[in-house]
Amino acid sequence: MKLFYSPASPFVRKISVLAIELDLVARIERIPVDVWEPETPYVGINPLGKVPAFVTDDGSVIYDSPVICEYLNSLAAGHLFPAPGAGRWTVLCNQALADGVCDAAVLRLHESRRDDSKRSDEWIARQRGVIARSLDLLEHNETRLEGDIDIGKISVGVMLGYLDFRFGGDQWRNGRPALSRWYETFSARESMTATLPPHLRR
Ligand SMILES: N[C@@H](CCC(=O)N[C@@H](CS)C(=O)NCC(=O)O)C(=O)O
Repeated sequence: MKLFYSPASPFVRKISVLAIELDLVARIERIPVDVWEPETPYVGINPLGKVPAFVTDDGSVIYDSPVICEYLNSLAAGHLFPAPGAGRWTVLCNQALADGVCDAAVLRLHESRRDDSKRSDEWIARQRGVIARSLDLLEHNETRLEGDIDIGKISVGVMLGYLDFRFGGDQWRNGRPALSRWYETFSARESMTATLPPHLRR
């Protein structure tokens, strides 16, 4: 099986954490891609031009990260995606929320890197709003993150790690003691420490 990746992507890290939790790492070959290279042949694999994309042993190509994660969980007969029922919607919604924050963080990053004449402060403020509201929701609904590890918690853990990586100056922990405590415990897992963005490793 092949995983097309770029090292800083939080969506790729989500898969890396899940693969460690499911003991699948040795079965996955990792292939680096530069999605920003104009002539990249990678768009022939994923027409969206985004990482991650995944190729199964029978040659099927799958994306995006939620689909790849659910595929790997089913392959390993794992329990990171709950069976149909009420609990499943909370877990999938946590994943959607965390992925949405990562989308907003990536948009904010790219906008902040544009020339002064092209950068939109309104667009950056809009993305900051998405991030702040979502973290506040998690802070005030502690039960969403209670219980055993699942894909929702992996997604939230990776998302908070991405905010530390790209926007450490925001100090998201300020005013969010419950979420901070949860992250301190979750980020100590081996799957999280082994997949930290390089400059945050001790
Ligand atoms: N919904 C996608 C998001 C993937 C994504 O946005 N990846 C970024 C890297 S972090 C990317 O490849 N961006 C390239 C682009 O937007 O053209 C997923 O969950 O896999």
